[in-house]
Amino acid sequence: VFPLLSTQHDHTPAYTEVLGAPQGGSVRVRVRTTLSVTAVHLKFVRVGEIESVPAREVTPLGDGPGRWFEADLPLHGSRVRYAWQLEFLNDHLHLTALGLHRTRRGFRSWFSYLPGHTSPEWAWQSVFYQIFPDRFRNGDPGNSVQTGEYVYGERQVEQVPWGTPIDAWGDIHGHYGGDLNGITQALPYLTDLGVTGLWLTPIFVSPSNHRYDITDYRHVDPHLGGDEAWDELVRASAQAGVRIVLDGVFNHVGNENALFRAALAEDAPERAMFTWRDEPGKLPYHAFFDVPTLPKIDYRNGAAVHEFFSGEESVVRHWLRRGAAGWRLDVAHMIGAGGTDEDNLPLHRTLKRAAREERPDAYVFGERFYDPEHALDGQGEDGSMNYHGFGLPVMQWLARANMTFEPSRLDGEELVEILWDAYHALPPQVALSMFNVLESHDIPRALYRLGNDRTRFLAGVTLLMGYVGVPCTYYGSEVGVTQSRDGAMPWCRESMPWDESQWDTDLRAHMKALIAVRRESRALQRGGLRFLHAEEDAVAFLREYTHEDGRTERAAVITSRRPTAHEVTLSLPGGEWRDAVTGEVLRGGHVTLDACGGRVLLG
Ligand code: ARE
Repeated sequence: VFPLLSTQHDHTPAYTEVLGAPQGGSVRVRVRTTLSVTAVHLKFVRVGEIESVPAREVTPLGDGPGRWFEADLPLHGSRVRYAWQLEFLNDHLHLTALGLHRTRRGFRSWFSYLPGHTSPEWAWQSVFYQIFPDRFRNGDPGNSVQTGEYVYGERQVEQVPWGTPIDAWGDIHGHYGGDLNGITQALPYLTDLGVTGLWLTPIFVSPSNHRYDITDYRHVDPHLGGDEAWDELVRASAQAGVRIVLDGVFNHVGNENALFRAALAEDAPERAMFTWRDEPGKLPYHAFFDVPTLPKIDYRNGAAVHEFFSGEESVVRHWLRRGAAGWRLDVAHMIGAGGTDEDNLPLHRTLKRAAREERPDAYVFGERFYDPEHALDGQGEDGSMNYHGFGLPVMQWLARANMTFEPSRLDGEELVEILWDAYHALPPQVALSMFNVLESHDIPRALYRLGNDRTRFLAGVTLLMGYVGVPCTYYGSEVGVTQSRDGAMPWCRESMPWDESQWDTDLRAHMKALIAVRRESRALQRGGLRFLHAEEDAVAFLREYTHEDGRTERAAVITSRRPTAHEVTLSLPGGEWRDAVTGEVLRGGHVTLDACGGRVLLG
């Protein structure tokens, strides 16, 4: 937790002229201080030496308090670390990302600048909504899977009536009939909620209801309405201001995929696209978690790289050409050419390069449950799904500790430490591009993990809409869809109720208000992060964005995990603050407020 500072610097325009300026050049950086300094220096590391340049005092930006100093930071490395040194008559202080200190602190606590990487900034302004297509809406019953239509594995597929509790369908053979036509029909519903981005789990021709076992990457599953339904969805969503990110299943194909079928012949050239083994009792090939239907692709093979990523007609390029706005990379940490995580990075860069050639603002992020730092150097993925640095710890703090998914519980101080550690590990434009989720189709629904307590769920949604990174909600949560039993998939994949009498309309109204705040606040979309407060049951942080002209937009996010009133006292920067949901106005300084259910204050 950081005290309010007399001295300020962050990645926003008043303090950092531009993000991602080219390596080899320099970037203008500024600092503002109300302390009586005699001089200011900018310190940075160059080839193992700490260098220091004097900063010049400049006309203050805006009419806020303090003096402004600026300097040019040379961008000689791939990630440049820097700090400010403030001189006084008989003393000095350092400003790092951790605040003001007597000593210079370790380089890991310094600010960092990532040259040469531009982000798809539209994503920072977006609010995403995740759809598992089979379960969202059946827009055309004429294209639904018929019971007995085909056999997958040992079993026939079956048509499941919409609304059947998932308990009756605990596996991958039951299709509820959701399709892309249904998503197109639901666009007014989604835009009314405030959604501007969709992440669809896989939509290509596949036999299971989850479609991660892809038979044909170049066509949309006819049961989802086929390619025509895709084109119609792209057209209608563009009109509605909604962008669509697709799920890229590039670690494995489905076992009915033509490449894999061909590869089964001993002398086929396709054989080299997969990895084979000869161990008693094991599959003859490597597969995702040894699931026979998901044979692993071997990217040591050039033809595989060409087919999926780099080729003129690659899968990555094909769907960006056809209207997708980006890719979520399924099991990104597994997609590889053998060897270590680092060995696989060139492959991820190849993928990203192809995507950006096709669509310069394509948003590419990986599914990574744990530490993604090594993969986020800007050359590969723009960000990653933020399970480790947001969703998992936040839910560990909010949820009860007696479910399979909640073996332990964090308190507020521990939560803040974990969040800060993950945030600070990343350069600013990468941190802003992280894809934040509280839940997904792979983990239990958040509402369920919170004992179906709407108030605590809203506390989580407040954090989601307030935190650094791109927020994504999971279909149905806004109307109170939960699950019937403990555990992850498939229990979190209930069909969306369209009968409004089954909706929690108050919950939806509150989520809609939080989404609206996120969409109107630049501080929430692009601001820096400082934690203001942490106690066992409450946390608070500040997001700030200072414009070129020195004007600062602020948002303060205060959340409690208690289900009933919880008075929290903390210090906010001075001035007037407005509760973004209730409209209540309060003055900065020491404030006491009820943090139950989460609050967002704009200042
Ligand atoms: C299906 C059944 C399962 C059954 C399994 C094996 O639903 O109950 O155990 O088959 O027969 C897709 C489908 C799944 C399907 C799976 C295999 O969506 O329904 O399971 O294929 O057929 C880990 C990985 C993470 C991965 C999850 C599933 O780290 O990357 O496991 N997520 C992606 C997708 C999935 C998809 C696949 C991978 C495969 O998002 O939807 O599965 O393409 C903890 C662990 C994590 C674990 C996480 C979630 O946090 O620490 O390691 O993630 O839980 O389980």
